[in-house]
Amino acid sequence: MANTMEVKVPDIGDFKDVPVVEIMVSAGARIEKEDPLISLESDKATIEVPAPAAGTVRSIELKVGDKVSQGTLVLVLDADDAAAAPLPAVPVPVAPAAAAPVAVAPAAAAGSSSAAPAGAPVAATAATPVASQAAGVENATMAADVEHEVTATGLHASPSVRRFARELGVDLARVAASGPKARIVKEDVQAFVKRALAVPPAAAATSSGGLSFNLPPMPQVDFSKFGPVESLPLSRIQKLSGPYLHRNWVSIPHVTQFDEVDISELEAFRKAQLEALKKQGVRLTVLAFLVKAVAGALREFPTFNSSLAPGGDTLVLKKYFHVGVAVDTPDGLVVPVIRDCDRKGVADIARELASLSEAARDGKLKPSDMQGGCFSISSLGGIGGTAFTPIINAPEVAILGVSKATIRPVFVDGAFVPRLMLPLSLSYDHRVVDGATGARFIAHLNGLLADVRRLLL
Ligand code: CAO
Repeated sequence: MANTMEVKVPDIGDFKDVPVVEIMVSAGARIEKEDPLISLESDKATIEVPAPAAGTVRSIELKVGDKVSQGTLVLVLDADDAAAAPLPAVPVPVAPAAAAPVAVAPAAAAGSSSAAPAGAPVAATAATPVASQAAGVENATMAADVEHEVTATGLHASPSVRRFARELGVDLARVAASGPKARIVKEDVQAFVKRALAVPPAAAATSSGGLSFNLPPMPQVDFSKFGPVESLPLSRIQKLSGPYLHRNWVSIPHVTQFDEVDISELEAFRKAQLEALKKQGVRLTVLAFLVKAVAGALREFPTFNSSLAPGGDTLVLKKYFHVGVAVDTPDGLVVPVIRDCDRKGVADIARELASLSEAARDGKLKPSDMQGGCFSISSLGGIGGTAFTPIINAPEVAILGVSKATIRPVFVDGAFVPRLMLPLSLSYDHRVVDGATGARFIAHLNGLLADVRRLLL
């Protein structure tokens, strides 16, 4: 026979006026003994109040945001068992260390008969919240769960939500929070799992959403301990592009193929055209030739002009040749796109390159200026360096890195002669392009650049 009982906040040690951050049950719900009812959050810890007995919730007597102390009425329960025991005391959690690496030494729990376990501190990781050793928990009948909230990532989630996520193997750092004060609630974890399950395995492999790395968190170091420091916030573009760069870096199997092109003839031709084009307001750099040559190589090697379709088992081959060029701006990197490069002359490409990079540096690029690219070029040739490994700009499948051309001795017809050599670094998605095709692409590109007349064909 059901017995009506008032469920109150148990002894929560020294905590008073602690805000309710989550109510896990609703009126009419059936609950089991020790099910979490509400979650309280102080600045030091999260505390869950468990059900003292099984039964049906008759009414909830508080709301999120209410501040509670020991004895505050939580809900009225039609309990199955009249002999439901009153809740025992809840241990007082220890404030976690503020600076990471987070290390918490469990201390004796108030209201607990046994001392805290001695020994080494508990190291926190992003994926593993710092569980207080809940000293004495094992020999108490206490059902309340205490777990430190602060982790290396500063995630907010109640112990039951953390437990739920752990059971499902969900890394809370990847779950979007919908609760108050950016709290991750159970529904957020469920929504994350639903979304992950909805992604086909092959598609999952093409997106970071399907990847999970069980890696230790980055060390969080207080650098000021070693010398003077200054904090510089990332730019808006850096904040926006960082996660995409990271996704592309970890989810695409990159291979980078290097080559050197003899551009001595190209340079002679470029210099011969410089003055005449300058009068037309065109600044002809090597990059315009590269864009044109890339368009030619894309036409010859269609897999380089493709994207993996969602699902990952089909290639979408593009019949247009739009080339993106990475432009360095004071706010960060942007990649405007030059369209239909196969149909434009080198001078037109140079003109467009100049106006797009000017717009980029003035922050005047439109979103459409940066869309539709098939392949990207990242040129650091005006700055220096011999080679680098560019990151593919997904969903494109390849990118060309260009370094600084230098005059070097090259063995030609039995003698060393000075030649202008341009270093190229071609990164490609190895799921789409195999090594031989990668080498053929760069050899073809090399041929086009070594003999600019071929660009006209
Ligand atoms: N080798 C030798 N010299 C080169 C060269 C190369 N590969 N590429 C360009 N140069 C020379 C140019 O001829 C020019 O010389 P002059 O001043 O004598 O005319 C000088 O270097 C500067 O060139 P530029 O950078 O102004 O022009 P560009 O057409 O080569 O490049 C742009 C345009 C917008 C791509 C470039 O200004 C830029 O922003 N580059 C950086 C891109 C970047 O950051 N990529 C990194 C991506 S990964 O983080």
